[in-house]
Amino acid sequence: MSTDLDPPPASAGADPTLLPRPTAAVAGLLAVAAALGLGDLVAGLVAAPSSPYLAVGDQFIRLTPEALKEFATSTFGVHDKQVLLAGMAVVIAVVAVVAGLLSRRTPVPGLVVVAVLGIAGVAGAAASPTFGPAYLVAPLAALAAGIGSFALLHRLARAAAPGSSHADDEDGPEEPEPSGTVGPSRRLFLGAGAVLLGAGVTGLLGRVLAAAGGAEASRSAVGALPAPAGAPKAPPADADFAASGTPTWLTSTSDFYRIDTALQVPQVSTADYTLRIHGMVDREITLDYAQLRSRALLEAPITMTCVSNDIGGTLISNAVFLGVPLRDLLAEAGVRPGADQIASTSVDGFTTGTPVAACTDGRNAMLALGMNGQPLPVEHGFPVRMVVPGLYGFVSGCKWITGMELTTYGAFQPYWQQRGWAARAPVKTQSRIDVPRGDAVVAAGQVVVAGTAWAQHRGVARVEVRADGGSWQQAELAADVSIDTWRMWRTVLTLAPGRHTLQVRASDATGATQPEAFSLTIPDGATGWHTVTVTAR
Ligand SMILES: Nc1nc2c(c(=O)[nH]1)N[C@H]1C(S)=C(S)[C@@H](COP(=O)(O)O)O[C@H]1N2
Ligand SMILES: [Mo]
Repeated sequence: MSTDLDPPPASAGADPTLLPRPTAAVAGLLAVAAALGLGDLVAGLVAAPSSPYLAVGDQFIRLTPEALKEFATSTFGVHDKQVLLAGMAVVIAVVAVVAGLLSRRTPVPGLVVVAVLGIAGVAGAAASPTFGPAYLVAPLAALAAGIGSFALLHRLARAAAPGSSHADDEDGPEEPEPSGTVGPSRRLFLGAGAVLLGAGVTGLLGRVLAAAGGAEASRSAVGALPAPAGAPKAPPADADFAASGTPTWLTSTSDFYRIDTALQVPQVSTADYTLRIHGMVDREITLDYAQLRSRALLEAPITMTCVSNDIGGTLISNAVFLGVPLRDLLAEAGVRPGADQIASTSVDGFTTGTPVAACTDGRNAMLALGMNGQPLPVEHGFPVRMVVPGLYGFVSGCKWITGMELTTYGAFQPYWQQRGWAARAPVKTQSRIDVPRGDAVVAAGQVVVAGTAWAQHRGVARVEVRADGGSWQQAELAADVSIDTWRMWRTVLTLAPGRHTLQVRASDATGATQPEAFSLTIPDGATGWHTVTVTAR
């Protein structure tokens, strides 16, 4: 038997000592699939966040140069993780096929490639900032599964190869097998099927286990969180112009943007949770979840923004957070003179650095337990995260927070600051046109222009809009709920038929107007006026 892919025969017929290319390639793919499947199952069984596949992705995130990461978030936004995982899947599949094709004669080259892939998984797990020995179990099992299934499939394929003395004639009618034995081709087919089924079943079981053993069960058990001191205010009905196309003032939890470095969302149960406040303090404090939730709580709407939000971008959302005021905890611990930075650590090793002053100056800085009336969602930091109005998330929003060390800016550099981002990063005054969308075609005449503006902890005082570089026209502002939340605006412009450039700028309550000059998101947030081009007909 020969395939179209075989090299031109030197003499007559294909080289009978080589496996057919498709068989060799499929053996490589199946072996790697088996490795990944078993890896996920074992990761689920040992409840360590060490799916070898995701561990490699996590290391990739940690090691990628800043420019590439910037490109990924600005190009793919909140989908950057899916893009990374899909890219990894393609690379791994190509390597697996190559492993198979290298092994048409002997299994050794393919085994070496499969082993290298497996070792990459082990290395990924070993390099985790929260590494423990349990992390190695899944990648080592995956390594063994990859090597074992590749060796097995290769042996079966050799036996079934046309040059083999055992090969049966696939073109002719099935010869009757002596009872109790199975022909080599049939054996290869059964072996490949078993490996494929095994990969699928173990991978699926691994997912089920990961979901069941996760923090979602603990979150459901939290029940209703205590009411905050003081009557919680319902969000006012006139805080947005949603009918005109602005976002709703309150972002639903499912629409709230999500940004973090975690491919494997940290799974923390309230039973395991402790928070330690230490470093430059008079009294070190350790609190568990029950102690945190039984303290006096505060509830406040806060608009969070990511420093990676581009001009006109959507990495901004507004929710009502419920939590323990940081000023109370810090007063209890007693901040020593000279401490100016709080170094917060997440269970996954991520760190943030927050100015002490922003947590003690009276603003609603908190360790949040709740969001929009529910316990914090797992992907937003369950059971506890920090939220500080007026600061970008990377210097204030530590999710899955377990430690707060009082320190100095000189003594500690957090995760993003090690990668070139600013140490101090108050949110810059910004505004965005939501309606009409860029490149929209609108009816000429009276055109509704609407959007949002933010200047957290200073408050938005004025929003102005203009067309084609003409004079600025002041927009109508929605209800002023809090200086810590965004503010929706709308106005009507008169547009003649043709192309038009629309621009917006906001001023905060200190009187400062957002600058026109464009700057990148790195190191401390983008500047520039959001500009959209529309056509009036
Ligand atoms: N543990 C952890 N916390 C984190 C991050 C992270 O990568 N890991 N990212 C920060 C950044 S950059 C932002 S903008 C906010 C986003 O919070 P959200 O995902 O709840 O919107 O979380 C912050 N807290
Ligand atoms: Mo961010």
